[in-house]
This record gives sequence, C-alpha cells and structure tokens, in this order.
Amino acid sequence: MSQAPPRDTLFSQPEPMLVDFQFDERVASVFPDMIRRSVPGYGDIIALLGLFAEQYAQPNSRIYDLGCSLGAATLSLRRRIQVPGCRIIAVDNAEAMVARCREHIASDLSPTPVEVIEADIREVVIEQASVVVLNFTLQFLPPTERLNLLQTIHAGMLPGGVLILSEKLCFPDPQSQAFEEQMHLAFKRANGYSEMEISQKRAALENVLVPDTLAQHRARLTEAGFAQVESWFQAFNFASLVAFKKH
Ligand code: GEK
Repeated sequence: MSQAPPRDTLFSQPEPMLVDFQFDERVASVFPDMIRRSVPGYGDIIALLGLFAEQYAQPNSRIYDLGCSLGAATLSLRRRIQVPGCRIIAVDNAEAMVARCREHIASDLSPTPVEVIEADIREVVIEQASVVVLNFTLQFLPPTERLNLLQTIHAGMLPGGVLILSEKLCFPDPQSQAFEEQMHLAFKRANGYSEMEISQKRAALENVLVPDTLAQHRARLTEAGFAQVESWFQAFNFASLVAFKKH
C-alpha cells in the first residue's frame, strides 16, 4: 500500500526570524502536499497538461518543463506524448527538488526520454521546442527579467509550438483583488492550514513571489512574439494561459 505524502507543517510554529521562502530540503520533502493544499486547481492543471502534450508535441522535437520541482508536470506530459523522437528537458535550480525529481522520473516507465537539469531557467538553451511549460515558475523571477525569458522561449520554439504559462494572479481593481484573496484564504483554511501558517507563509513569500495581472501576462506574451494567447483555466487567483507561436 502506498503511504500518504508527508504533510506540510513548515509554518505551523511561530518563527521569530521569518526568512524569505526558499526551495530547500524542508520544502521539497512536503512539496506535493504543500502545493495541492495551497494552489486551487493544481491537480487539474497537472492532469490537463498531458492533453497539451498529446495535441501539440511534434515528432523529433523537445519539450521543456521549466521550474519542474518534483516532476509532476513532466510526468503528465510524458505519459501522453503520441509522436516519436521527443525528448523532455526538465529544469530546476533547487538541488533538493532536482534530486527528488530524478527519483520520480526513474520510477516512471513511459518511453520518452527525460533529462533533468539543475540550472537556472534563464541560462538554459531552448531549441527545437514544440511544447514549453512554465507551471507556476515565472512568478518567482524578478519582474524585469520575465519578458527576456519569454523572448528566449519564443525564439527557441518551432512554428506551431505552444507555451503553457500558469501563474498566481493579482487584479487591477481592489474589489476583485479582495474577493479572489478571500476565496484563496478560504481554500487554504478548508485544506487545514491555520491562520498562523497562512500569515507566516504569506510573509515568507512576500518578496519572492510577485504576481502580475492577466492583462500584463497577455501583453508580455504578445510582446515576446506569440501570435495567439488563450486563457484556458482559472480557479480564483490562479490561472493558466496557452500562447501559440505562428505556424
Ligand atoms: C509543478 N512546475 O509541480 N530557475 C530554475 N528554477 C527556478 C527558478 C529559476 N530561476 N526560480 C524558481 N525555480 C512545478 C511547480 S514551483 C511553484 C513549480 C511553487 C523553481 C523552484 O526551485 C521551484 O521548484 C519551482 O520553480 C516553483 O508543476 O512552489 O509555487
């Protein structure tokens, strides 16, 4: 019988010196529980990413999972690729994530080869890409560096390629912002997080995760060269877009 994943209790005790959030061993060891209880729709997005691989992976191309953490998106993509000659490149710069990701990939028997690289996604060469996934990763780059990464991705994509971009959003009007935040808070409480856990995690992420609005994402993707942008998923303040490179 498989064991339940270790529960995230990282912010359950008062921290006198709360430091900025880091993707270290403590986070990696509880990550599947943490992200499912914190990000509404995460499980659905992961499952549906497989459909993008099924529909858009081109024969003899590369598929990138940028900020792969433990490899959940990679595995979903890998299991639904229908064409020959693909290779998945999964990238993360957190050592603890990469070590565990390699174990997960090794225990999955799908045929498409996967290379797990410990690197900064800003340093990785993107080429021959038919599908690129940024699943809740762009939000951790400094805002001024986001356009540059999207331009690099666009340049490394094949005609007809797709970029799937999932992000936490903020909202330009205060009423929408308050509503979406309230519902996200309710989601976390319903998943068993205490007020202390919620407020300490929020403080730790304050300078680390900087969200954009949907309009900022659309404008940036267009500026980076993408021909069409569709919004395909949203659960409260978490959304996913797909951007198409021209055929
Ligand atoms: C999933 N996509 O399960 N270079 C490489 N990796 C980075 C960088 C960077 N510059 N910045 C952050 N990361 C995953 C979930 S988690 C989302 C992605 C979250 C990595 C970081 O180490 C972490 O593993 C990941 O991006 C973000 O579908 O924790 O909210």
